[in-house]
Amino acid sequence: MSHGENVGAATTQLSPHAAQRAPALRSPSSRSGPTWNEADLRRAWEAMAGATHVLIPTHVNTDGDGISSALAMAEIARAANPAVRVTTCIPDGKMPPTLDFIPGVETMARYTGVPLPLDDVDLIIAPDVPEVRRFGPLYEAYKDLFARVPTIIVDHHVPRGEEPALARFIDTSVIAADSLIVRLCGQWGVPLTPRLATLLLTGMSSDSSSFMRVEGNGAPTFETLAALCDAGADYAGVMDGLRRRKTPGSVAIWGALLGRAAWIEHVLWTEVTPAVLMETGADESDGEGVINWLVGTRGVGAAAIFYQGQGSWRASLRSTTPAVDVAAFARQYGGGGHVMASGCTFAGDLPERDAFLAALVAYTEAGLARMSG
Ligand SMILES: [Mn+2]
Repeated sequence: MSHGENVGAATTQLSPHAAQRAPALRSPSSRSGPTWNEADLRRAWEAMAGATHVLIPTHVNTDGDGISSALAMAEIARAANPAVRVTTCIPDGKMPPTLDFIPGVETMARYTGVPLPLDDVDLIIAPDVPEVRRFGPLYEAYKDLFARVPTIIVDHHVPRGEEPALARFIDTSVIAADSLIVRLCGQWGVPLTPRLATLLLTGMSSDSSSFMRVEGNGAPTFETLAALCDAGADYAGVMDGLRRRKTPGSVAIWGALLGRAAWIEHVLWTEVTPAVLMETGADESDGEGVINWLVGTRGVGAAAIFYQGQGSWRASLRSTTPAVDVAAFARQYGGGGHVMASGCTFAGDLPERDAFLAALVAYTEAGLARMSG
């Protein structure tokens, strides 16, 4: 099956043992379709059915796909075993306030350094991450747990390597972890309830800028969308929550960030410093979306937004062409992501930020030159 998001299986109730559409194994080294097979489906389902306490964290600096895919996997774990205990968790304690509309988000534990009751966890599900290291502070505090307990990975990012896992469900051709979970529901025979459909729509919409970016995967993406609407997803609620309703803080911080935006060659960049947050009274997350707005500016090869921490920077990167592979660029700094959308963190102050920016400009100009040359 060439499409990553064909939902044919989602409309047929297959038993977990009869995944007729299980695709062939493929290399996950670049954008490619699903990597799992029937044995992976069976092993993961049996692990969920037999688990007593499942831990499902989202990633650090979470987003709509991160939160909704964690909550969706919680629903699936409960479908596999109605008696199971599930802990969904925000591993850095940072819940973007704009995502408060997602059904069930209030049930998520926030890890803030205070120990969580996780002693009896016997299964970990890791959605929207290629590796458990992306759980940041939670991973650091519970390294033994992550080393000891079997993990199921469900992701659409290009993996950096093969982290050991009970099962790896990876499809880098789909727009969101949630698209992949729609497919898994079909293969596992988990019915798409309106609540589950709303969750899955949230991540697909969030990761695609409300279906503006479908990464060459239009038809299967819209088939999946149709299946979710058919299942009773709250389309208006998700679109309002993600796109239309904005926070009062966003007006102030967007003004400040756009006012500071500057060009170097084909790179357009801006920054969120403590001074910006102080002057606007906004939360960092109020500026979510600025980067996608910047990269849509004519003449841009790459856009960057820098978030200043204590002796470190977090960079969020976008590009306008695969010739400027910002995932590869971010990997040089220990980060990663998608070819045209990535991020990383690096230590330092202004000189290090300027050096990073200079390297990004050189990288962008070289990529653009290769493309036109
Ligand atoms: Mn995602």
